[in-house]
Amino acid sequence: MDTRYNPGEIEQKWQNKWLEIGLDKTPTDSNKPKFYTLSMFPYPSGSLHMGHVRNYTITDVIARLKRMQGYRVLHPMGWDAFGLPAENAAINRGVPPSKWTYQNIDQMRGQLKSLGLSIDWDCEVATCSPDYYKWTQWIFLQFFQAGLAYQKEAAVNWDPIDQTVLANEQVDNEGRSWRSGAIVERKLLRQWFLKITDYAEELLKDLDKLPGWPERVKTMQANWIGKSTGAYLEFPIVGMDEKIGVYTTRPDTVYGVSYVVLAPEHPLTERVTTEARQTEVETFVKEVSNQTELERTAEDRPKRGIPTGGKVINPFTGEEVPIWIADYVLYEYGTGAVMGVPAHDARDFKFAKQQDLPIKVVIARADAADAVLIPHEAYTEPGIVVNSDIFNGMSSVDAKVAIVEYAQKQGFGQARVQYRLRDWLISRQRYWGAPIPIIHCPNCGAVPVPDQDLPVELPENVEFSGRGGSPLAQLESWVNVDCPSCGTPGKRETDTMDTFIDSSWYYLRFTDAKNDRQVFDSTKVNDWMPVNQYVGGIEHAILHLLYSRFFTKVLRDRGLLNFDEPFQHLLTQGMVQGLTYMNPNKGGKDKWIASSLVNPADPRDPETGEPLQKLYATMSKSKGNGVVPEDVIAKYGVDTARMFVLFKAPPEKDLEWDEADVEGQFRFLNRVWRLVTDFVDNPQSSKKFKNQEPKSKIEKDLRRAIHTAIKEVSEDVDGEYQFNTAISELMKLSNALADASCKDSPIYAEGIQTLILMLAPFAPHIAEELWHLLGNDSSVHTASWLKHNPEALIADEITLVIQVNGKKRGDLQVPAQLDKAELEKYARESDVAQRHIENKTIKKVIVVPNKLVNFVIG
Ligand code: ANZ
Ligand code: ZN
Repeated sequence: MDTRYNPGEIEQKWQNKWLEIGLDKTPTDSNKPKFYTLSMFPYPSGSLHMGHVRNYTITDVIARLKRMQGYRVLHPMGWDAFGLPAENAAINRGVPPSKWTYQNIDQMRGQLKSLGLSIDWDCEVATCSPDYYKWTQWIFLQFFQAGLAYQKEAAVNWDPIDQTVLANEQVDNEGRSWRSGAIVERKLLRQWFLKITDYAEELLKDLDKLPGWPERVKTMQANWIGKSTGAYLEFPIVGMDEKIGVYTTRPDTVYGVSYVVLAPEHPLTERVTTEARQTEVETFVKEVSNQTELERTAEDRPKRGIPTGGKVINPFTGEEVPIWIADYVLYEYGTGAVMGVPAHDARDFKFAKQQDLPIKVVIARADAADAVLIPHEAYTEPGIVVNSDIFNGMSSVDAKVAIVEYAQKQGFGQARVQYRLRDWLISRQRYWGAPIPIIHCPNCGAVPVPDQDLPVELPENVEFSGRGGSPLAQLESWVNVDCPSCGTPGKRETDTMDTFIDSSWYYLRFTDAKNDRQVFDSTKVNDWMPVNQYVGGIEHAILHLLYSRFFTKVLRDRGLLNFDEPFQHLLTQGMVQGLTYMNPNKGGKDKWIASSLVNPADPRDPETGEPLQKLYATMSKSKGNGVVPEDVIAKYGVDTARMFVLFKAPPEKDLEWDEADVEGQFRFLNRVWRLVTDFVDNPQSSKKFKNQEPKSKIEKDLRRAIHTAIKEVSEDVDGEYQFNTAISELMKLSNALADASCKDSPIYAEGIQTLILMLAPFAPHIAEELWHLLGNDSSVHTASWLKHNPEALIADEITLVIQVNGKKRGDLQVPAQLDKAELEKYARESDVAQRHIENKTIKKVIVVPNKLVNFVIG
């Protein structure tokens, strides 16, 4: 037989065959337990990169493994296909967004198929397709009906030249528009929001239901939700019948308040401002309104603020304190107003020093209760309450409770929990997204588009100039429509939805992807969900995962599904890094020098001759360190590429691309190929392998190696997915088989069979080919995973190494399971030892059980 391993040929052959026999189809009726494994679906940029290959290979191994372990598996794929790049292609190159997107999808689907992934392509979804976004719109209306979708004014980035709203990413560090270069303004526009804050507490609390998630992702989510426990306190405004409510985490410091600060955009600002201060306040408010939140809260910037002339009364002391406005107080957090306590808050301290405001100490260190009167910095730790009337002498911790209780009794405050999480702004003034299915009627207000009129399709006859706002808003024939409720001429909502909405529910749709009557059948979604193993990049640790959890909970509360959390286990895979060189004397993108331009023996800048630093960094165009999957596959085949990414690093760690290691995996697969073809070609080789008892010691040893491999590989792949160590075990087994001197024995046949079966999830094509060479008719991927036989692991004999002063002098076979004293006795009596220790004084004997005995002699 032709004994050459030719990956190109066999990979194509088996991919065709698998398609023909429907190997990857999701079982519909089966009594087997379910397993749903999912990679985060890609944005169809047009070309597959190594990060994709790694991501999809991980879930593919899991899918194949779980099938062999007796599960029915759902392993789908789709496209996160709405978003800006398609629209930019339209603006810059005149290609319609849908054409551009579908071309990319076709190209990437082809690339994915060439990877031989066991994906059920019948479940494929594309979020930009009307049969998908019909349901995105329907889900939006579910939120609307539940009171969880609403409109309010919000500050957006506005490009005054192009007359359009910009995403944050489209504004550079200097606050200029990426397209027009204009200084971007902040503008208040009516925007749609989803009320994720209603679910803040559950989203936080249910992180405890996710033991299968990395701690660091849960911490990031908890910080994003940002629960804070404190108090709401009210300060009556002097000369007005109104109060300023503040949110504070330190009610224990309320006797130290020396001023109150409003966010400049607070509705009370205008009214508390005295006539004398009016012009200055207005100018300041205008200035601040053009700053981004980041600028306003940056630690290193001086806090800016001015007095309004107004005053409030501290209800605890009866004292009057001034009302200021300052940029560091954000309107969207808490009540948009804070009480300033310079003695105990670092930010207030700086501000008070700068503005010459009084600083009053009300918390003292426990060991120096009355020492500090004029502090040099804010004391922010707990301590003993001073200068606070009836609360003096209490610990600050107790005072927090006591002061809130007092305020509550007096009617000017109460305990309050606050979250940093804000409602989700989902409006985009863009074309390439799902239109928000609302019609604005002068009589009825915002009216949902009736179910039977969904989807609200994106019109195709639009112009993409990139100017003058959303192309949808400019298309009158599309915008003007009668109110579905009263028939009065109304207008369509022209905002489309944030693309994060599309990806917040796609994993649900996969369970019933072709349903044209319902968003999904509840029975199916409840059967397959939750996703047992979700795999994706850490960059989605916060938003995508939080939004998906939110959607799941809302749809549960709407009675559409019956579980609380969508993703049971989460694996955040590491990055694929490539070799690159850096010139430390250069800045910006110029500092990266592609490795193809550098002599590795003496790395120097080809332009300047300066020495370069060698390093691994995430593959990217700008660093010139990308490796194109097609090139690797053309040279070595898919199986080698898979083996390399799986072997080089555990899935959650970064992976350094290394051609030599790729070749190493290619050689390994060649060795396996040779082992099996030699076995098949050997006329004496045993065709029996089941339940054969080993007869000789050689056979016993081989059998032990086989069952050790089964045990180790099974442990490595279960739960933790340590594919790299699993592959090392496969290598050990292949070495044991290569070294075995019983190649005609049925035990050897068992070893060959085991090796192929366990290789199957990792290198599916070569395993399938070899499996068939063994004479099997059915696919190796439908075979059952193996269980080790514990008895086979027990060794009768072990090889004991004899050392003298740490140097190996020989070895001998001894019974297994001897204790230290017995091992020493065997060693002493051995010929080797006799030769070396005769007539010498033995100072010490070191025994390592089951391994060695070392005689230390004088
Ligand atoms: C008085 C005080 C005294 C405060 C003290 C702290 C220390 P977290 O933990 O993040 O919730 N704050 C409240 N609303 C704000 C807003 N809209 N913009 C800026 N700052 C605001 O922080 C709550 C604390 O941040 C509050 O407690 C308030 O300052 C400030 F010794 O009130 B504190
Ligand atoms: Zn109406």
